[in-house]
Amino acid sequence: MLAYIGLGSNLEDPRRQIEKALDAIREANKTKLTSVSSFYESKPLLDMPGPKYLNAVCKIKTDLSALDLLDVCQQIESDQHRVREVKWGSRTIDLDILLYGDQVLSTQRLTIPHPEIINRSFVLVPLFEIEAGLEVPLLGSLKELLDRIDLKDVKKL
Ligand code: A4P
Ligand code: MG
Repeated sequence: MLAYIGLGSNLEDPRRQIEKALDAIREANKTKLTSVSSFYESKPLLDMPGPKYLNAVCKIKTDLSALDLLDVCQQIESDQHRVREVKWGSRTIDLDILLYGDQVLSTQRLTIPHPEIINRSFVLVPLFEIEAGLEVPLLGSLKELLDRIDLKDVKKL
């Protein structure tokens, strides 16, 4: 299965946090990291207090189920000492499963496609960089989604 993971960090050397999470994905069972976008800088959503974020998106090929992939992502988050405090608050690392093949899933633990994709330039822009022709289940073409949002706040590094 092809899947896309969004990575974000705004604490404790975000570049290192993202590199470290990518290394962990490289080492995950039944999973092959096939591409990684550039890194992008943006302000926290909703003007939340805190440092700027660094975001990236990667593409993987995996034999893990979507839920097993979520376990892997959450293990990586906890290994990097992420503490869950405020919703949408600052974090050392956040891994979101953006897409898992063309599956649509809505359970308590996992919603795919990630429900916030359409509102987030820091997800859509790096996703477009690595997979310009992507069709997002239920939501339409990535190109159309990008046309609908403001891109000025996300800066490629
Ligand atoms: N969950 C459901 N669907 C998914 C999915 N597709 N991928 C559940 C990953 N997790 C999913 O997530 C809460 C629960 O979502 C998980 O237990 C999982 O079962 P969380 O990361 O633990 O909690 P959170 O961070 O409080 O909420 P959330 O919704 O993940 O926050 P976001 O949406 O990730 O937002 N600003 C900029 N510029 N860049 C950012 O990256 N990130 C956030 C965090 C806020 N502002 C940002 C950025
Ligand atoms: Mg998250």
